[in-house]
Amino acid sequence: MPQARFITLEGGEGAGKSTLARALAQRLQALGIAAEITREPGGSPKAEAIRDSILSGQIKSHGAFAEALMFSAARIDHIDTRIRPALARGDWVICDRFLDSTRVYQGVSGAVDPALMAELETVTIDGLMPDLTLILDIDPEIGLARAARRRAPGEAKDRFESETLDFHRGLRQAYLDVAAAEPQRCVVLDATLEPDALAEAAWRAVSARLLTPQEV
Ligand code: Z5A
Repeated sequence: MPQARFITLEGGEGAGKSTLARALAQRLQALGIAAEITREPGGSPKAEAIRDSILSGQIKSHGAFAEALMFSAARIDHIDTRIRPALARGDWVICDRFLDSTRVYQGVSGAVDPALMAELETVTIDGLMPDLTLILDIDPEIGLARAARRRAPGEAKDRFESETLDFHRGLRQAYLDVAAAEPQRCVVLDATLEPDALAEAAWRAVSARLLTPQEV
């Protein structure tokens, strides 16, 4: 059985991360590999509680570094109570957003000191780097329109959906910069592809990077 692997999915709002997570888990399960889907912020009861307070916008007025601390507090619990135990059991973990979201949303867009962000990341993840990060690249106008279509009538936009188009364009570029800086970990995918085609492209990256030809 292939060794347990940690895959993260990143990208802008409405890029299709949750949809892709389900498709990848199905492909792994078809090979007999147990795969657990989780998400950030959230993924454990304590982290989900922190998610609610961040996405409601309660922390925004405290500034980007305070938000980074909150996302990190949630991540520590998520890693300790969910991700590491799953990997220890031998399960693969597919996580919808992880450390790159903090780098991009709080670090780059929030203009927090990069050295401070790096120190925070080091203590938060305590060595748990993803084996593979799939970055779903999409024009934010398309991603935000998808997210808007999904919202129930009368439902308010969350903390980050409410930001300007320029903010979301900056995030897109910041993700591409992360991918360029860490090509050994990151693969950029065209998130305008239809869900099946996107899943196929993602699977090619997973099998090429994390599985041997005998395991596929
Ligand atoms: N955040 C942060 O600032 N710092 C951090 O450290 C972390 C997070 C961890 C979490 O929001 C917010 O927190 C996020 C970053 C910030 N804010 N933003 N923006 P969230 O979890 O509520 O939202 P999200 O992560 O952006 O996910 P999402 O909006 O649910 O989008 P998604 O998972 O990428 O997409 P989806 O749910 O799979 O699909 C969205 C819609 O598009 C849906 O109707 C699908 O049917 C459709 N779809 C999906 N794939 C396709 C394709 N391929 N083609 C066409 N249509 C598609």
